[in-house]
Amino acid sequence: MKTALLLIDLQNDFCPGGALAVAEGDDTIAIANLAIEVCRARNEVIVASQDWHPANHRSFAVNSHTEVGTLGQLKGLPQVWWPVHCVQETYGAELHVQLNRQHIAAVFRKGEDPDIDSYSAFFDNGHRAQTALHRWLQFQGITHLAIMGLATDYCVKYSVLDALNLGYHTQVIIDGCRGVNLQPLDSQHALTEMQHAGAQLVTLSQFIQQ
Ligand code: VGL
Ligand code: ZN
Repeated sequence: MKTALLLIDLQNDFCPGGALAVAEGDDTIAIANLAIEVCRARNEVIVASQDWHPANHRSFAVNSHTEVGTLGQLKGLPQVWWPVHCVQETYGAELHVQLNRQHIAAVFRKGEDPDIDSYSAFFDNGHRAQTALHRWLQFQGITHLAIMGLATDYCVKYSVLDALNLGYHTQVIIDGCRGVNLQPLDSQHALTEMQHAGAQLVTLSQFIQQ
């Protein structure tokens, strides 16, 4: 077995003060830095995803003439309309300043096609196009993933479900995740869904001790 740590969307816009701020989103950064240290010590690979939208992305409510936080359709898929966030080359799209980026081997960008959203670090929401992540992990011989980051109920959830479908043994470091929670229980439901799909839910301290 060979393990990689996959850090999902630890970007300024998902942290307090950002355009799509997740409550306590920045609390994940210290957890990520500890997980990075542990993985380094074990010679495990560390990778990250980065939400990376063009300014004309149609998931932005303003570009689809809709209200933020409401539900519609994009390319025939259900779509939550988001505030403008993680626009390419802006501060909001950068990985969090306190994140120890030094040991991140590769960053996989997603959400670049303006006509479809892309929550998962592997595929767009229609499973039409994929990022280079799966091929990269395969090339490295990775069989096991530990996943954490933002947001539990969107990008973490869909990355975990895709990882499981692609055959990775998948752990979710739960204290390293925070959710949007448009509905108060969304993150809790998302974690249950990941667990039912076969993910192992662990705390950082369990991850460290294994
Ligand atoms: C995300 C909503 C829109 C996420 C990205 O990273 O969870 N959520 N874009
Ligand atoms: Zn996005």
